[in-house]
Amino acid sequence: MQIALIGAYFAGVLGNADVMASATNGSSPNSAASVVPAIDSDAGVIAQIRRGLEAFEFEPFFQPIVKLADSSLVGFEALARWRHPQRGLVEPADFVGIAEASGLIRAIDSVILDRAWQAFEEALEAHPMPGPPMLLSVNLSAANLLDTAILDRIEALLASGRGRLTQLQFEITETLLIKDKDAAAEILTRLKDMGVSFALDDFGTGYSSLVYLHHLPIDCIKIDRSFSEAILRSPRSRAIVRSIIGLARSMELRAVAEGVEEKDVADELLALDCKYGQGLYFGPPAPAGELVDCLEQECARRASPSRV
Ligand SMILES: [Ca+2]
Repeated sequence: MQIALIGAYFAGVLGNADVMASATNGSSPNSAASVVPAIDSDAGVIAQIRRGLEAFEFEPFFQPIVKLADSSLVGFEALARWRHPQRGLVEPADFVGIAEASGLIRAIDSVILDRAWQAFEEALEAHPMPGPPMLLSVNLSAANLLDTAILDRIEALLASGRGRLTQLQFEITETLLIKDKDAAAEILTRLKDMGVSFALDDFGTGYSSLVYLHHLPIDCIKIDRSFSEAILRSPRSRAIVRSIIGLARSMELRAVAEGVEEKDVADELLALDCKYGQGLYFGPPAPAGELVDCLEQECARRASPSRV
């Protein structure tokens, strides 16, 4: 991804964020401000986020996604981190809410997408992988997905000549998408035509999860961590997980369990025929500098499959 292109888009996103933050009538389906409370009291945080964006302080960390049957690496989820000069490494829970309310989430998403894609491509070029291609899964807000500018950005990625867009997946969560489901379906379909795939994030926690599956061209379900965490002690959670996995199988979707933190949970998910998992048991989110190490380990594992 060319830096000039990133800069031009970034400037546009910041401009749009100003417009979105000042919107008050809620009439636009594309306006994040139409569905969130007032943000006046958070002006200081917003200024900090804006400063942090300009100072290039937002960066992607990468968490492995693995095949449960043999712990082989199938890809990474790119997770936003804010490397704040005073507060250190700040996690999304501490800034995403306010970033969504102010519209700045679009700029953060864009930076994470650009930096993650660049790091992912560089790591794969430095360390070509035999076997199945790696997937990069990136969280994208509804505000970005509902803006047709995303199509131009993905086309620019394609035009950069290095694109392996079949390896790019967007994770979506927000109910805002379903408010304008026809527009969302059209954009997602056009992106799918370019090779991009889509995952429903935090599946099971949103009231409209099934509506998404009904209307949108989804490829993957990410089972919310609250179900994985409870699977060993709650028969009800286990039943829910089993049902989600069955739903995914019948719709020919991938199912990825989030929040896998111990071996017994991974084993139980596998027994329920869940194919993929993600969580601390398989690896914490790590900075881009560790991507190559991760790929090297996977190469060694593939060269010697008995070493799991
Ligand atoms: Ca996610």
